[in-house]
Amino acid sequence: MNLPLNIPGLTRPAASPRLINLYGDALPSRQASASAELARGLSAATASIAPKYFYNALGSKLFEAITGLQEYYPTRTEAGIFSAHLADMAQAVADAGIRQPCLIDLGAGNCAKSALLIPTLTPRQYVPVDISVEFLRQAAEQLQTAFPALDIVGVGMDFSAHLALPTQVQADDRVFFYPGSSIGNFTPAQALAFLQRIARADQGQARGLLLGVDLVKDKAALEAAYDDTLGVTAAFNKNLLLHVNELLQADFDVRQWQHVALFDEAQSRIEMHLQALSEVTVRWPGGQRAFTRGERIHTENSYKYTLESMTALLRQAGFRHVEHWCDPKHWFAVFWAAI
Ligand code: AVJ
Repeated sequence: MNLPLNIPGLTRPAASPRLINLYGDALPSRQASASAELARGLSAATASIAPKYFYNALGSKLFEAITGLQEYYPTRTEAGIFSAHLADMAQAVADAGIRQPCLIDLGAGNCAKSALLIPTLTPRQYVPVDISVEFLRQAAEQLQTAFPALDIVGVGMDFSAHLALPTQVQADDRVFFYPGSSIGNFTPAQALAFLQRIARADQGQARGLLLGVDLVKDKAALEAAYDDTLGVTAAFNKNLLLHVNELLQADFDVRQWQHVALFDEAQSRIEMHLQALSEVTVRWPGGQRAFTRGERIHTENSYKYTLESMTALLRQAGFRHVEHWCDPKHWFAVFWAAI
């Protein structure tokens, strides 16, 4: 609680969000585990870098720019679903017996999506969670200005690893919000495990989940969304190498790499890669990797679901009530799943 100031001539300062950083970029243990994970990925037969490393400060800004691209339909399509069905969503939360929701926003980024929901859902507490801690701090401060009375507890953490939230987060009436189809970064098996963790009493303790899901559609529309004409997605992909240079003290030269995005229909996923434009050896303290011309580093999977496949996955994870809302073209869906 902020105490009101009674000093004449001074106005009461706006409440500021609490921020709990469990990620600790600066911790030596964190740096060591990131370095080990990155070195392992780069040394594997098919080199890979986990997509969570896209999101340094610049990466979060580049992703924000992607969401404004004409080709990148998910963000605006999802926003359209929210604005068309917000009242239905609030009703579904109430129908599940959730009276004082604690809205837990996984991968909150700029908190823009929650800003749309908050006036109708009227959560008692809002908990934006993100791995990009500095970006999160600024976003939480801005959101606090828009909603001065809202209790905001920002949490900096890598929720792909675990979901045990700090004790400052309300234990009851937890509604998880996982928009944008970020669930697509997991394989279906990992997605199932993640959904189960959200529901578990010793982890997420969810009563319900609002989940944004990108749907299968024609290949050309999918590939354009991940290979835009301005090259913003290419910059987002290549910025990963700059982040790895920072984390691993590697010597990637982004000019030697080309952005590749393709839809694999058999696996129902967009794959992003960085492809070596020529033979290149990348070095870091304690290791190196030689790449032949045309060899790729796998940087992201973005799985696309059908209404049926996601409904089945949510049920399998233990959610008993599952419903969804779509845009008219059925390009994107928002699911409500209650325990
Ligand atoms: C944030 C994981 C949902 O998969 O569409 C956008 C990331 N990558 N363009 C997605 C992304 C390239 C995005 N997610």
